[in-house]
Amino acid sequence: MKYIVATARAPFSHDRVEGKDVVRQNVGGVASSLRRLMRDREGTWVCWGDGTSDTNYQEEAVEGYRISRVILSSNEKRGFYDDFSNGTLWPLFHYFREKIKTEDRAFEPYVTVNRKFAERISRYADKDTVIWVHDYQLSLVPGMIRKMLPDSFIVMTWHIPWVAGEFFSILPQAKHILESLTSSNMITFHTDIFVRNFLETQEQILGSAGSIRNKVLAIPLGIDDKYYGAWNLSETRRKSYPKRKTIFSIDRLDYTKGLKNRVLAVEYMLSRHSDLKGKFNYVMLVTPSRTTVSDYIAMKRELEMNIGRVNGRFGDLEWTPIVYMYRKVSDNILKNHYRFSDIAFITPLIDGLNLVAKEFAAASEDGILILSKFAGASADLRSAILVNPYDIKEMAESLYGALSMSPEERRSRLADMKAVVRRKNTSWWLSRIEKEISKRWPGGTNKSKPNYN
Ligand code: ADQ
Repeated sequence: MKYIVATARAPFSHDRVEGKDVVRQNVGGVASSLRRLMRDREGTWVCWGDGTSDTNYQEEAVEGYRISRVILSSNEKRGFYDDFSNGTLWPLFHYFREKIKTEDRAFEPYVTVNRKFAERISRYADKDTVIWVHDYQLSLVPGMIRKMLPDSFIVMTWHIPWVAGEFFSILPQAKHILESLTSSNMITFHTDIFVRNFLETQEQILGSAGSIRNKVLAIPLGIDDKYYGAWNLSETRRKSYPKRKTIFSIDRLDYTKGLKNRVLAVEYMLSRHSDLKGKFNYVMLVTPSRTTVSDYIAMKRELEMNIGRVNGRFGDLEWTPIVYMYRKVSDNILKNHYRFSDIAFITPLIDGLNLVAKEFAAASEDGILILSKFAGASADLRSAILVNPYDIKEMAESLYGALSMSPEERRSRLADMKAVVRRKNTSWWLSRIEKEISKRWPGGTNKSKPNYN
C-alpha cells in the first residue's frame, strides 16, 4: 500500500535565518507518527509550506518519501488558517459558542486552500494509493477528491472532538462539510463519544446514519512508548530538579486547555491548606500558539494576571508557588519534566485526545496523573485521577489528595497506565488503521506488512 498523507502542518519547514535556510522539524505526536508510517512506506506527504523559504522547497525527497508543499499567499493564510480553521471550526468543535465567527468571507479562502490540497493530491494519486487526510483544516478535501478521482480510497482522521449534531448545525456550512467527510471510505475519531456524535449529526443533517455506520471508527492515536520510556537522560538532572514536590503541566496557550481554572484550583487549595506553603512548585509550561489571533493575546494577559495574583498572595522571598514559563522547550527538557514531576496536572476543558497525558504516563518514574474527564485520552487512561475541569473545588481537592497519595497507590495507578500506553502505542494505531483499510479495500492491499517498531 502506498500513501498520500495530507496534513495542514508540515513535518519539516525551511526558514531563512541570517541568510541561510534552516530546517525546522515539527514536534508533536501526529507528525512523528506519520513520519514513521511514511518512512516505512513510499509515498507523498502533502502539507502547507509555512516556512519563510519553503517556496524553494515545494517538492523534496526526505527519509524515503516525498514532501509536497502547498504554498499560500498571506490572504489565503489569514482566511484559511486564522479565520476559518481557528476562528470558526476550532471553537465550534470545542463547544465555545461565543467564539465562533460565522462571517461568510473566511469560507471562500478555506475552500480555495482545500482545493489546492485536493489538486495537489490528485497529481500523485494512482489506483494503489490510499489517500489519508487529517483534521479540521482539510475537511473539504475528501469531497473534492471524490469528484476528481471517484474510485480513490480516502481515509479521514479527525483529531479534535466531534460535537453534538445540534451544536454542529450552528455552522452555516455544516451540510457542505458533512457531505465531504462522508464521501470518505473510512473516518476515524479518538473516542466512541465522537463517533456517536458524528453518526447522530449525520442522521440529523443528512438523514439516516445507517449507510455510513460501518465506516466510522474510534481508533485513538497512541504514542511512541519506547521513546518516552527510554531513560538515557543525565541522572544529575534528578539532583537539579526541585526538592519540593513538583506539579507539572505543558499546554499550547489555548482557551480549550483550562489554564486559568488550574491556577484558580491552586489558589483555592492554598487558601484552604496553609500547611502547603513552601511545600510544592507548580511548573506551568505554556507554549506560544496562534500569536497573531486577538483572542489569544487577551487570554495570555488574563492568565498572567491570575498567576501574578496567586504568586503575590502566597509567595515570599523563598517560594514562588507557580513557576510559569512561556516558551518552547526541547524534547529532552520535556522528557525530564515528564520523568521527574510528582504530579502532571492536565485538565483541558475539552480535548480530542491529549498526547501529553499519554507521554507523561510512558515517561514518569512514579508520578500521578490528574486528567480532565473531557480529554479523549481519559477513555484509555482510566487509572488517572479524573476531574471535572470546571469544578475548581474538586480539582483543588484532587491535587491536595495527590500530594499525599501513598506510594503503593501511585505505583499501581501508574503501572496500569503504562500498560495501556505500551499496548496502544503508535504501532498499534497504525496497524489498526491499516487493518481496517484492508478489510474495506482488499484490492488495494499489498501482502507485505511492515513492522512499525
Ligand atoms: P496537537 O496540538 O497536535 O492536537 P496534543 O495532543 O495537544 O497535540 O499534544 C501536543 C504535542 O506537542 C505533544 O506531543 C507534546 O509533546 C508536544 N509539545 C507541546 N509543547 C511542546 C514543547 N514546548 N516542546 C516540545 N514539544 C511540545 C490535536 C488535538 C489533540 C490531539 C492531537 C492528536 O487538538 O486533542 O490529542 O491532535 O490527535
